[in-house]
Amino acid sequence: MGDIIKFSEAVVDFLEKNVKTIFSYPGEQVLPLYNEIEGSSIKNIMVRDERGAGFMADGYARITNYIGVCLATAGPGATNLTTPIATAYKDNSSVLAITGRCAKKYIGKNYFQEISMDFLNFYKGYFVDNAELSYIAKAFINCLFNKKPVQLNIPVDLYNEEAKDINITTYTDIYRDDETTSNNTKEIDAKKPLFLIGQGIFGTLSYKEMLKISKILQEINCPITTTFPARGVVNEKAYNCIGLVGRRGDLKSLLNADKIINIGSSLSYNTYVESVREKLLSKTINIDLKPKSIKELKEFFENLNVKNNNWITKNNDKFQPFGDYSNKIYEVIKNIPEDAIIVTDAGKHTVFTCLLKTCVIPRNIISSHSFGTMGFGLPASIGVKFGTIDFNIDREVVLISGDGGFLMNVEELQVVAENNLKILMVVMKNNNLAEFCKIKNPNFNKIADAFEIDNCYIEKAEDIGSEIKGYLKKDKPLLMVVETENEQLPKPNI
Ligand SMILES: Cc1ncc(C[n+]2csc(CCOP(=O)(O)OP(=O)(O)O)c2C)c(N)n1
Ligand SMILES: [Mg+2]
Repeated sequence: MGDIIKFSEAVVDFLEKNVKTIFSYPGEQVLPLYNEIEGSSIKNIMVRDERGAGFMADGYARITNYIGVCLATAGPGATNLTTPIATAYKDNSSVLAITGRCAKKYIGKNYFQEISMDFLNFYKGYFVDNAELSYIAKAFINCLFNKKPVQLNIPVDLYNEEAKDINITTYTDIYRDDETTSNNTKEIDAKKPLFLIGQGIFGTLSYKEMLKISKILQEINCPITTTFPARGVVNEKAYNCIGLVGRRGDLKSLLNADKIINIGSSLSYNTYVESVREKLLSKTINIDLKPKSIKELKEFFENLNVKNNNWITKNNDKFQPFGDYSNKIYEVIKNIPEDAIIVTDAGKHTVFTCLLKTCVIPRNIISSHSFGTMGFGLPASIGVKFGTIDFNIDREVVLISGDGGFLMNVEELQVVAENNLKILMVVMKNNNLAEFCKIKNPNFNKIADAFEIDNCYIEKAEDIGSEIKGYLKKDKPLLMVVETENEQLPKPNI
């Protein structure tokens, strides 16, 4: 009798064992689950728009290299998740989106809030048609090991049913590791070999393990380049790190190499730009590596036989700030710890940050790389902050946003305030949407006041340093509004 476990309880038991935090917004079609989560040990972070939940789960997944979970109701709750799920899909981020649905008997019958939910299945969706826990475990595994967002769509009437498969308590109960480790020695015969490292190299390592990759890569006496999401995987100050390649990075090294050894890059158009793409593809060797431990990664490189050849002299000419906008971004970068996690939104500030920052650790910059999503920055930085708390990652979190993108999800300042999240939120107020048009802005400082968040207004670059110094000593958020002129970007490689 007392042995019967309701599906809602079983799902939350499973989640309790596998995640610490969930980003959610309630609604009728998820309420039994929402209430069950509220009564559990899971931190249930109520956002103020489901887009916030999706971006927070994404930021959380990127910094922890684990799974980020968001929860939204059917219909409008789920449609609000569309842009964050697409963003996670394009950047290979493990976001698990649990969505609501009306009772099964009403599906397809034009019931209140009922629509087909396939639109969230950019990669994969599970429609849970009976109260089996194996659905939850499978979705979890698919999301975590394939580094893609997965939808788990659950009709509301299932929650009261008796749960089946309750012997499954964590995803490891059904996870079978079929992949053989690629430990076989690989010969790479090249006179001018070049490594290209993408974020796939992170596999399912923890953040603390990710920090150890740099040393391994520095020991290979071979030039190393990275994609943007993988920047800092090897300290960009290291003698053999050429750094970022592609649209906003170096092209010469890619063109001059006789073989490019790709580990973990999807070879997007940001990395292999249009004009040289075919040429580069023809000399690329792809190595499939999804390390589950740092030991596995270390052994792989020890067994890899590449002729030691540091055939490039590192070009240390970095982009220098020239106008007001780039100077002010540079002031921010110089005054925060070099290992702070910078989260950007999409716009000119993203490009200036990319060009001016030397990345010394993995995830030194987190951005919406392949979808370029405005509105990503603030909520993603919140997710990153929760990730650093849950996984004891001792890092400052700094948001650098444009004035346009900041306003897109400004309501999530309430989450910052309620949880007293120490995030330095920098809004670059150029009164412009990139080069597209001028904009009028509200008074951002008054907005921060309304949320009871400390704030300041900066006109001169030289005032940035002292404000940041004061901020770093305190334990609360700060909104720093930086007035700036607009400034043209240098031309990208295309
Ligand atoms: C959701 C979304 N809408 C529109 C765009 C197109 N877009 C790219 S950058 C940009 C302007 C960004 O302006 P702002 O946030 O003020 O940053 P700034 O360029 O001024 O640094 C726009 C409209 C986009 N990338 N994402
Ligand atoms: Mg702007």
